[in-house]
Amino acid sequence: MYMLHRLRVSGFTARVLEAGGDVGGTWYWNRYPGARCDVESLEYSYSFCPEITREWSWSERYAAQPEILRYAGYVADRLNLREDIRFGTRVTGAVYDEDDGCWTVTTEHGAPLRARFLITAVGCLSAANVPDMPGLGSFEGRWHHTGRWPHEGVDFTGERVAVVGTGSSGIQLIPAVAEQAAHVTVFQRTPNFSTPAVNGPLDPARERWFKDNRDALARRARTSPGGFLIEYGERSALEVSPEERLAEFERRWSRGGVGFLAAFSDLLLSEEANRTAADFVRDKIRSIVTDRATAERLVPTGYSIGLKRLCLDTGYYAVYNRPDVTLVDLRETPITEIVPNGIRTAGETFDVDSIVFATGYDAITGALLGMDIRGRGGRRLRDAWAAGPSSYLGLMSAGFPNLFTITGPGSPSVLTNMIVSIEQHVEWIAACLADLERAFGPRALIEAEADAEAAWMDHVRELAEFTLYGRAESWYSGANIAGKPRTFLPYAGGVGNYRTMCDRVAARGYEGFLRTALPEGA
Ligand code: NA7
Repeated sequence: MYMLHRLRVSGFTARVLEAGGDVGGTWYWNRYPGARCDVESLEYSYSFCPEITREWSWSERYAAQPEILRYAGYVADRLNLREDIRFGTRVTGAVYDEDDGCWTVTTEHGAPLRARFLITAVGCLSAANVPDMPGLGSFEGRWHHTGRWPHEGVDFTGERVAVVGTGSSGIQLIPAVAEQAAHVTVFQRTPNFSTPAVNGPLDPARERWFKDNRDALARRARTSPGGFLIEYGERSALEVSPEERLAEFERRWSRGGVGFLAAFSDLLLSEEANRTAADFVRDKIRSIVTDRATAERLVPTGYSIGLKRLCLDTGYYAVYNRPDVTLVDLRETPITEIVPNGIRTAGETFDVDSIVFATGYDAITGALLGMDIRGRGGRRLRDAWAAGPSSYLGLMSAGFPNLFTITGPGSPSVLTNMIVSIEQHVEWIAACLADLERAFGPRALIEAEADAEAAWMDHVRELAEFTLYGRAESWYSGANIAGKPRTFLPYAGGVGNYRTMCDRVAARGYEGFLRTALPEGA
């Protein structure tokens, strides 16, 4: 939405192709009970438009999905965006024509489109991962994936519901479904770390302060590591006394939010430091969950906190104290098949009326590679990225001229406040296109240089290795999708550093990019 707006402001003609029936992206599709943003609503808002900042008010500290979707709709109305968006239009492929420097974009319906520039904004978590479980076709109840939730909603009243998956989506959904259902059985493969959101009505004084200082706060977020307005601890977790450390974790736990992992500077750099935070959360789980065996099943072990995305919850661990919620540990008894009446594990069969798959996404590259994109010489992006994605600044790939990826692999994306990262990419791309046209005219081409791209990917890898992220066994590194190349996908150096590097590249005449004009007559 912001890219469309910025392109229009720069005088470009742009069309947006959108698979959904309306704006909202992830908030259009993820309509499951309990769905809300992990980033505080005030911060999960556009900063580029003072009118939008002034006019829109959030009701809660963390808005729920319907309110975020209303916000997206309001922005679309305010900027008149819908007239240039074709809804219900899923892109199937895009081919670069070397003769005229144009992209031809094909969709499931309608005639292909031709464009000089192709900008993808397909989301990092939009290609749903529905596990291929034997027997699913025979199931006689209803089943849904959290990321493809029916628009009319699902009423679980009186039902026996199975939930497969305990990532962010499962952790948000399970307490909400437990309020409705007769019984919820949770099938957990790997326990996750979660900290309390501490949600509630938005404090009007905070909203006033935020709106009065929007520009300064946006600058602060843009230059921070994560794009969040949190306190980034500057001391090592290991340099303070155990009492001081505990007090700091308690303070952050009771305040709620994403700031927990920023309590100390080295929680994502040193295993020993990380263990102090992980053990704190493990003890919290044991203190909340009354049944000892259930508590131990919920305690994450064998990996560092933060290497799977830290979840925020509202009443997640406490939900297991309800008599109508059962936890099944799939490490002890894996699912063997889905049967007409429910789920069979190696231990027993659970009769259920509905199954919810909160099983995540083919993250970061799934939606991009879901399209058949072909660059120079007809080379497929899928082939170019067969061993893992390769991109310069997470923005462009050698061999794919005039193709940009917003929050692509190799950019900070999912490690940060997405709105901050999206705004940075949009503004960089818009300036890049304007500079390109000024310098090379209406037949301009821009393409990443292979050497610059290789050096960038080395840098992305170095950062992953320097931090604990290099050890991540999660969707951050493709580990949740069978056969997907293992490589840490986002840039772990922080939005502030990343922005500095992107700006420097532009200031040096787009160093590392080849900029030319298509020859006359071509
Ligand atoms: P996640 O974080 O990828 O979580 C998916 C969960 O589903 C996770 O617990 C997985 O266990 C589990 N899973 C996946 N496949 C299976 C199978 N086949 N059997 C059993 N369990 C399975 O996705 P979310 O939607 O929760 O969150 C994604 C992001 O969206 C989130 O971080 C926010 O940014 C918003 P595993 O850990 O792989 O053993």
